Amino acid sequence: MISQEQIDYFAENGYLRYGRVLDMAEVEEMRSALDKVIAIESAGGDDSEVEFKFGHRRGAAMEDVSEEQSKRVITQYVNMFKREPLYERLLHHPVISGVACALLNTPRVRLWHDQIISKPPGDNGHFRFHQDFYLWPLREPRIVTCWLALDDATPDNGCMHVVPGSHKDPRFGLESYAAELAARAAAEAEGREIEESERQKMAYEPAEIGKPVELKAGECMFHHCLNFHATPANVTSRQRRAHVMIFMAEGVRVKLDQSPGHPLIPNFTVGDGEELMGEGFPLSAPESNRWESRN
Ligand SMILES: O=C(O)CCC(=O)C(=O)O
Repeated sequence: MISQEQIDYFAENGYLRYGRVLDMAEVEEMRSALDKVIAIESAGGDDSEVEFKFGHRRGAAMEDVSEEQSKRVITQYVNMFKREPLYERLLHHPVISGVACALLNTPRVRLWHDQIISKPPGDNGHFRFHQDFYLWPLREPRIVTCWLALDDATPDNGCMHVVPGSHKDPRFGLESYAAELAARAAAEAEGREIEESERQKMAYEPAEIGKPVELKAGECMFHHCLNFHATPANVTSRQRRAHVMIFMAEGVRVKLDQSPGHPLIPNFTVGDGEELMGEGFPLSAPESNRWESRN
């Protein structure tokens, strides 16, 4: 499933181009399940979970959208696993959860959240360079993302671009981030301007300074939560859909002040400083037979 060489590569570079985990029949099933969700959101949407409304237009907001575009209007949909059983099952894929456990050196992983991220043709959003960790209300950076391509992903339709080694670059680490926040707070208190940090300046860099990670539909890559990554605009007429699963090592705790407005905080049943667990954050262990149970 994963070699020591691959684990070492991830530790050194902060990402791993893993390869195939789903065959094309399975990819088609995932795409069809996504189409069902698109139909629900186009018809007005479902608010049974607080996070379902984020990242895309729905219902009346889509009146100016052509029928062709409406099939692709979901650019982000958080927690597909709560909506579609196939996506829930995928969390227990032995390779996906097994590799996540191996990379984080933990016996079991817990889902932080999953999401569809889609870059339809004609809707050329550009994810600028960022580090996921600082966007989340979580304390320990022992978190890894599995980015699974649902379409072939290439530089011209917006594949992942990573900055190898950036996850352990001290300019972008937790101490530098704390210093950046302290400097910002002091400058605000004194009413003076502050120069942007090296970390903040990364957001202006074009995706091309990163290393493109091309994938075929059904293949995946993993990235560390402190690794800088970006995806450029889709300038093709092809779709670029991806399913993103973010796994925490056991023991990762809540840190509310890191991202106090995060949309998933209303789902927390534990308090600040406690280990994040609960119904919305399922465990996944490589030895569980939840994946095989369908066949
Ligand atoms: O899929 C994309 O375009 C961006 C995804 C991303 O930034 C992530 O998975 O952390």
